[in-house]
Amino acid sequence: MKLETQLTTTELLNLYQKMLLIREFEEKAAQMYTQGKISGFTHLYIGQEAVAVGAISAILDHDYVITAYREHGQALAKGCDPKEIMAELFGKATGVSGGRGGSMHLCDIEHRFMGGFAIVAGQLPLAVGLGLSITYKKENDVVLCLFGDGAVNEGAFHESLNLAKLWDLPVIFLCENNQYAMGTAVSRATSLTNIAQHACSYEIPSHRVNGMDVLAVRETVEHAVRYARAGHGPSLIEALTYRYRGHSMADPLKYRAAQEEEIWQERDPIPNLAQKLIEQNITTQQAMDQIQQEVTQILESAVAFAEESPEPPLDSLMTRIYEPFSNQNPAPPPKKSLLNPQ
Ligand SMILES: Cc1ncc(C[n+]2csc(CCOP(=O)(O)OP(=O)(O)O)c2C)c(N)n1
Ligand SMILES: [Mg+2]
Repeated sequence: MKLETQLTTTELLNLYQKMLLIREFEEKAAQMYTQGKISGFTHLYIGQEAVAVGAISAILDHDYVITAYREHGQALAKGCDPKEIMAELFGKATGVSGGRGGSMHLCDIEHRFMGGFAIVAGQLPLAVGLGLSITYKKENDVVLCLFGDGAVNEGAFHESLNLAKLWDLPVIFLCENNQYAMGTAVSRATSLTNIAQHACSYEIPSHRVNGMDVLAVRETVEHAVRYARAGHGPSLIEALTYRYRGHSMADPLKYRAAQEEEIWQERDPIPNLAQKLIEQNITTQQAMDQIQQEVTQILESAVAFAEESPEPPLDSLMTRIYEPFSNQNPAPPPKKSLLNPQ
C-alpha cells in the first residue's frame, strides 16, 4: 500500500527514528531490569510506539502530555532526554524525577511532560485541570491525555469527559486500546467495546484509528488538535494497538493465544514503515542503517550515564515528598479520642 502523506523525507525519517529509539530503549530497559539494575514495576511500551510517536508529533513543544505508567516511550516522544529517563529507571539523582519516581513516575515539567500516573485513570481529572488552567489563562496550548482501555471502566474517565465538554476544554483524550488491562481482555471487562463510542454520551467528537500506523495516528490527532485550538473543546480518540510484552516485567503472558500475537506482529509499525520507505524509494537502506547506528549510540550513552550517576543523597530522603510535620511545622499534640482520653 502506498504511503499517503504530505510529509517530507526528513519528517518521515524522524518518525521512524523515534519509534526505533523507543523500541530499543524498552529492550535495553528489559535487559537492565533482568540484571537487577532497575527495581520496582516496569511496564514496557513495545508494540505501541506508533501511538505515542504519531500523536506527539501532532502537537507542539509547549503543549502538555499527561499519561499512565507505561510511559517511557511517550516521554521519549515528547523530547525528554533518554539519559535522564534511563537514570530515573535506575533510581539515580540525575533522573527526570530526581530518582524518586522510577519507571511509573517520569515527570519533566520543562518538556511539559506532566507525568506518569499509576492509579488507573488518575491522570484524566488532572488533564481536565490542565485544560481548565489553559482556558482560564487564555492560552492556546492543548493537553494530550493518554490512557489505557482499562481506564474507561473507571468513574474518573466519565467525570473527566463530562467536565471537559461542559467547559469545552482543549483536551485530547487518547485511549490506547492494547486489548488488555493486565490479564483481562477488553471484551471481558467493558460492555461497550467500541471505546470511541463512549464520546456520544458527552457529545464529544470521536474517532477510532489504527494505532499500528504512525501516519494515521498523527493525522487523527492533528484534527483533534485543530478542533481544540479553535476553542471547540475536547475529543476522544481510540487507537487500536497491542503490547507485545506482558503487562509488566513480572507477567508470564499466559492468557492470550500465540496465533493472536502473530496477527499483531504482522502489523508491527516499525518494520512496516521501514519497508514502505525503502520500497517507495523515499529513502535508502544506507540511511536506515545510519539511524540504527545513531539509536544504538544514544542508548549506550544513556546506560553509561545512568550507571555512572550518583544515588540521591541519604539526607534528601524526605525532600519532594509530602511532609505534614516538618521542623517549621511541628507535630500538634495528640488529639483526645476514645482511645486516648486525656
Ligand atoms: C484505580 C486502580 N485500580 C487498579 C489498579 C491495578 N492496575 C494496575 S495496571 C491495571 C490495568 C490497566 O490497564 P489499561 O488501562 O488497559 O493499561 P495498559 O496496562 O494496558 O497500558 C490495573 C487494573 C490500579 N493501578 N489503579
Ligand atoms: Mg490496556
